[in-house]
Amino acid sequence: MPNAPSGPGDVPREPRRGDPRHESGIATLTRRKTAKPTRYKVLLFNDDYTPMEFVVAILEQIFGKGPSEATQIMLAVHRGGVGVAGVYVLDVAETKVAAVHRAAEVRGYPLRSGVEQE
Ligand code: TYC
Repeated sequence: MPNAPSGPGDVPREPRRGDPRHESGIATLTRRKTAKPTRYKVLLFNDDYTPMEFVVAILEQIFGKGPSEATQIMLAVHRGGVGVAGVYVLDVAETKVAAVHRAAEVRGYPLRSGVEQE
């Protein structure tokens, strides 16, 4: 099997007895740190029909934002077209997107959300 690529948490380790590299002068690397999970941004997209108060409520209820931050994010999306509602591991991010789409659909609003790798 090929060696894993080296990374920032790697420390040199001597090959074990029985390993053909034992005392061969070839060093190996062992991971000391756990790899960081890849994180994903949940994006909110602007549209012309979803009420501002509904987007603020989504940011509070689904993304756990306080009223002031929720309003700031909503306004940033309204003005810039897209914004970040939160950052999560992939399965949580996808669950948030589904929750946004379900809540918007129930109310008949076209609000869209998506996931992008950080
Ligand atoms: N542009 C919408 C309006 O004027 C408000 C809005 C903000 C909609 C953010 C979607 O993600 C959004 N009512």
